[in-house]
Amino acid sequence: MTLVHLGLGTNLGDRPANLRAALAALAAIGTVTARSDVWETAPLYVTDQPAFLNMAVALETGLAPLELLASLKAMEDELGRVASVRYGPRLIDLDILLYGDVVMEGEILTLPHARLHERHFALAPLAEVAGAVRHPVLAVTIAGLLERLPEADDVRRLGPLA
Ligand code: PH2
Ligand code: MG
Ligand code: MG
Repeated sequence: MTLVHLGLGTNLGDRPANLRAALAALAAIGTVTARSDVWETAPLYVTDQPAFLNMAVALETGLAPLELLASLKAMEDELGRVASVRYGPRLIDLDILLYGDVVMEGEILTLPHARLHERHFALAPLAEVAGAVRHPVLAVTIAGLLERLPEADDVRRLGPLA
């Protein structure tokens, strides 16, 4: 079993319902041992799209990295995600942020997530459930990575998922 950390994002449809459906689906592949609050975040990269709800969870799972990735993709499909432009709007996005201490760089999957350290929308919720965890490449804690980012007034903590 490995403790992994996932980032959840949604900016289409009933966003809280999408997060609830994703959490229910995750129960099939492991145990969610911690979940962050829900954050409302301004879209990054492609800015002309609706605001996101983001959260992070800790998941204890027996799936290997590529198995986990495939399961998450299947869940995204099942929950109704349709293909869109890169960084564009999505019903649900399930990203592996950290897979224990595993470091890998590949065509399909890079661990830790390649852009984690630059994303307020990922680090702010992740810091709630893994603030003391050290990024295995950068050797800085998640809380430390978050502190390094410039202040953002468009990343707001809403509270626990209802
Ligand atoms: N996901 C993206 C692109 N931009 N912006 C926010 N605020 N939250 C996201 O989850 C997000 C994004 C691609 O996965
Ligand atoms: Mg993503
Ligand atoms: Mg994704």
